[in-house]
Amino acid sequence: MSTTQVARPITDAEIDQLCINTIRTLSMDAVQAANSGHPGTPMALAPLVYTLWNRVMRFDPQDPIWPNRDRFVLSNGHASMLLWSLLHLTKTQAVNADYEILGQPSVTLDDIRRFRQLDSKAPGHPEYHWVSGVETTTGPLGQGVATSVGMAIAQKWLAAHYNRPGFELFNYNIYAVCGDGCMMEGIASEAASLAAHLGLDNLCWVYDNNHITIEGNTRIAFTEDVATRFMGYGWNVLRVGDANETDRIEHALEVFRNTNGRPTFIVLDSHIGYGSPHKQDTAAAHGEPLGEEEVRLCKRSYGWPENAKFLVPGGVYERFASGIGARGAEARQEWTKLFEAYRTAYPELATEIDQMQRRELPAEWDRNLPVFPADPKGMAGREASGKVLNVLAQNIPWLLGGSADLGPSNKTLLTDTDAGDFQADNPSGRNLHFGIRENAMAAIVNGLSLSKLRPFGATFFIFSDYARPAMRLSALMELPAIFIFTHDAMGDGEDGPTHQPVEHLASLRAIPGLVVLRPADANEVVEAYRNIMQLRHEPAVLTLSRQALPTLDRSKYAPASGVAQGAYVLADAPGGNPDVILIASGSEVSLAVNAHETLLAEGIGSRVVSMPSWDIFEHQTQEYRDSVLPPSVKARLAIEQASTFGWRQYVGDSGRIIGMKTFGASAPLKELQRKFGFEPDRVVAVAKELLGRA
Ligand SMILES: Cc1ncc(C[n+]2csc(CCOP(=O)(O)OP(=O)(O)O)c2C)c(N)n1
Ligand SMILES: [Mg+2]
Repeated sequence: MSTTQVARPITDAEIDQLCINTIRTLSMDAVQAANSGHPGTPMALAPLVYTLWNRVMRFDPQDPIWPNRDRFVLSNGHASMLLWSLLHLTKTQAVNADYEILGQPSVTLDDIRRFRQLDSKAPGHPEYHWVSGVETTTGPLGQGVATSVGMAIAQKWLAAHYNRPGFELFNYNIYAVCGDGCMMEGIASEAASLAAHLGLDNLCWVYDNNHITIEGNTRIAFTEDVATRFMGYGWNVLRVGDANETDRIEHALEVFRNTNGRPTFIVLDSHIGYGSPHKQDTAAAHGEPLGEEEVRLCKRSYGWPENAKFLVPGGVYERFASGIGARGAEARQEWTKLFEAYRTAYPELATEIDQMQRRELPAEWDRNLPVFPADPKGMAGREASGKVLNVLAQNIPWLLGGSADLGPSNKTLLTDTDAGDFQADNPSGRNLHFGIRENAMAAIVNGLSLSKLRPFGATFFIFSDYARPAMRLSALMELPAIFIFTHDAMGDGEDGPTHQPVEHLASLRAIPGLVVLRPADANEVVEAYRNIMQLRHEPAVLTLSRQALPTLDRSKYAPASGVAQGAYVLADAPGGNPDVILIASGSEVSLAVNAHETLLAEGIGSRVVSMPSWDIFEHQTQEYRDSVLPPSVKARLAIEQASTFGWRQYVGDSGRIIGMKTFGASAPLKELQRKFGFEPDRVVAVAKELLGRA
């Protein structure tokens, strides 16, 4: 064997092996060059991803956003070099945020040489939006597989809604690769349980059963029978006993494609760091460079030139071009023709698909949105939300979602006659029943959004903690997902501190790019939705009250359209020259208005600022922000039934905050309001203290 050249492949099997070893060596070289990363799993799984991509998947590298492509999710995102190798070797094209194909590769060999370096298109983990061809961001283990369930639901829904006899527009499959880490994470269990319940036979997970995680062999922490567990969920469970046997892998994938009524789980026995004489089957191959000498020894065992780096031998690009390249291009071209005929036969449906794919809203999407009359008794935020959501669902056919078993309480059920429940036997349903699985719900919402539907997920605000990891990814991926959280403060008094959010607003406001809205009355709820629906690249959180809030008299106070600026002057001092500013959100706005009226009657010029969204307010001009919160007015009081954390930025050093510094308590709401100081008299008293008039 020469040390500068690869042996010329002759048979098909040899060319396949050459491609597989290219993925392996690119991965090793990239990790070595970066001096960080995960070489072992790419070395082990190269035969799997090669087989899946080059022999099975319908994916056109020339158009990586073609709607009917098969989806590939690398849930063990640390093995990212698998994906960078594939995207490079298939010459997958880059696409910009306007869905235009840029005529340049998504991942170049230079990107791979600069693996994990600033601005490289081969970052540490797969990042949607940063690298074309990445279907979802992965890295936090478990998220990818859970998200894949959302993608599978979306495919079923799209097929049920848009396929017509002779027009099978949507028939793609979803493949996810995962490891021991994903299998240990609870979110995967939630998602797997739901996937089987829903009979998602378009979904295939391949489990890299290598018995190795960071701390060593899985015998130290993970000894369950994973295959039996998945049989228990109701999956079709297959096993491939050797990750190098590409024919068996291909056969298992074929069994998957012929399986109806349930998802498929393939247990793939592999050897982490395959081919490494000193590190194979050890945790040392997981997350650190192999070392120059070990890399040479690995290459020798593959029959690879020992000193060549980032080598793509002749024939490799061509092999991918004639495999996935040719199959994908043909499938996409056929689909495009089919879609053109569909457009003639079903122009309205075709327009919907176009709009959905570009994240646009249909014409008149906001028609019939309610306007709520002034009413001192008012309406609960969740109640108003339910009404608005049902109107929007009529106007936007691809708006769908549900709750983690709290639908009747979150008021998120779509009750128009044709909405229906999404179930295995009714995949066109728009009411999703996530069950009590908030973790998976949020990831599934991401999967739906990645599939270009407009999804929402709901639960009590307190349980947003269980959804937060996936919500962080919604923001990172810039997905316009919608999270509806009711019971947003102490409104469910008697349930007590386990059910009363305190730090949640602060915590979600801290997530970059996540738009958090806490509307003050029914009309602010309408405006909040108006704003949220127009977002294309940001997720939104809507926090809503359980209890009725007065519907403010908008002929007396400023219109609710001010929500669009994040904060606005709701009620003002005579002449617009306030002595003191009361800033509040949600249920505390009417409290501030009450106090304001008392202060006015006592000759104190107060201003009420309704501040449903910090994030939106921060995006306004300095001029606007100063007009709402004039720098000269130092007497400022913030009132919010939540952690005081962060409010100092708006009230300043000399301001005051009526908020929470402890957990809540179990008692009727009225008593809690008294105990924690959310009463008009207290607000008035603190405002006077600020003005030295106590
Ligand atoms: C939620 C989460 N927890 C912890 C980690 C850190 N981490 C990255 S890889 C890994 C071990 C994963 O083991 P396995 O999935 O078996 O991967 P393998 O080593 O077999 O490739 C851990 C703990 C993570 N990425 N995500
Ligand atoms: Mg493992």
